[in-house]
Amino acid sequence: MEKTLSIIKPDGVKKNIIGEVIKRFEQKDLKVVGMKMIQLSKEDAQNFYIVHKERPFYSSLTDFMSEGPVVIIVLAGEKAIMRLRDLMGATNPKSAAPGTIRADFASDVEHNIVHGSDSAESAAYEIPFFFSSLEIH
Ligand code: DAT
Ligand code: MG
Repeated sequence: MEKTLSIIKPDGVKKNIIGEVIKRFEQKDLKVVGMKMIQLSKEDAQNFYIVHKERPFYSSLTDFMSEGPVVIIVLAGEKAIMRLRDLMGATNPKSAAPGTIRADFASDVEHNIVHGSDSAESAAYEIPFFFSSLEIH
């Protein structure tokens, strides 16, 4: 059993597809083992995306991620990290495979509905960033 972190980003919450996204996780046997709805401060978003701090989109990405509430989810399952990435689709929805969350709902490369940890190392940083051990079931 592997754990990974997903975020339904502010655009996903605004589009009223929280349930749709979670349904896709559950249908593929990814189990919700932790969940909360919060609004990130700009500083929270900067710290969460610290690996991207030198990228040209860092400022606009962290503005977007702090503009409204998000749903933070810990998912558990066999190969959960890779399987979540498969369900999400490519970062840019123009390149995302048909039937993926980003192909179906994302507006552009920045407003792409969903986050997923990209490796075991990222998950090990991202899960405790938001959850204490008491909040993971
Ligand atoms: P992913 O979310 O697929 O793991 P990433 O880690 O490379 O992608 O980038 C994090 C987020 O930053 C991504 O979901 C949206 C934004 N982003 C990435 N590349 C971008 C670009 N070229 N222009 C604008 N935003 C970008
Ligand atoms: Mg990433």
